[in-house]
Amino acid sequence: MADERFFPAGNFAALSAEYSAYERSRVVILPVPYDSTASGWVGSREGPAAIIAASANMELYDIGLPTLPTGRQAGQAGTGAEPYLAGIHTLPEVAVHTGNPQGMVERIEEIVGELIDAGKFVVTLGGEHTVAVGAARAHARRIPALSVLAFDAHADMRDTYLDSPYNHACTLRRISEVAPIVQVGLRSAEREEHEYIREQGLRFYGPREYRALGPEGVAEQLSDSVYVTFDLDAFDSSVVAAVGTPEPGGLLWDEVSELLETVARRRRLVGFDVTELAPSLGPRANAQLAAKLAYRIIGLALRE
Ligand SMILES: [Mn+2]
Repeated sequence: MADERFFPAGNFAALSAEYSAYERSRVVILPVPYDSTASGWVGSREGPAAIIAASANMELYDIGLPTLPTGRQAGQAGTGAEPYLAGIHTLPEVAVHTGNPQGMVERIEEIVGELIDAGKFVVTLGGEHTVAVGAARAHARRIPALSVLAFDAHADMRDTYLDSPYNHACTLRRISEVAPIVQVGLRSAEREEHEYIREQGLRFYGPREYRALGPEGVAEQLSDSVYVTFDLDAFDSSVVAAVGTPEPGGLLWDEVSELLETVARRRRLVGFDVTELAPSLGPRANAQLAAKLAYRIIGLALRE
């Protein structure tokens, strides 16, 4: 009975089997409903399901996706593209490891690693930002000279927090141990984190610093292969309110799009995550934004 009179069973972008079967899909969506180390408002465990549900309302033709690299500049009107044609398979939700956050990170690293080894482009949907540690490690251990573009309001550079080095507040510290990071969106840190960033000369940029530097200035600091980790609180709270630790003064949709377009034009995007959507904390439009962001990055990464 699963004919064209029915919507396809819940997968990212509500694709038919022709464009979502595992074997023929270049892209795999990995939903990770984990928020066990959250210390602000909780609820990001509901993020993956909300993003996948919202993605059913998305146009599969992305009118805002520039055809790259044809000399077209970021910010110009795109000619549009249909990223789903590459095939997007949605896996079931990863079972939560309740022993400790390290166990969860290791489980994610193992799964993402298997998918990369199978030739897949992996999109990890959080869940809290901690899930990015496993995903980034799996990429860093397979892709030489990987760099990481991190979107986040917070430094996330604590060495340990609330008794764990795998607390969400330690996410970028753990990732920085396996690959160099360029961070955009910073506007919240404890004093020790800020001192560490300055002492080490780390490339963390607040929204105002990013506006002065420009997207090209960020892109040129990244290596040829780039993993993107996206904590949605990098956006201004007026753009995305449904996050556990919102901060004022954040990035706007077009600023983020322009940076991603620029990086995709100059570098190779090898994988990414979108994390920290807690749908019960904000308008439903926020899940729609997260779905479109994921689809946009897929399109940019697979543009050839
Ligand atoms: Mn954050």
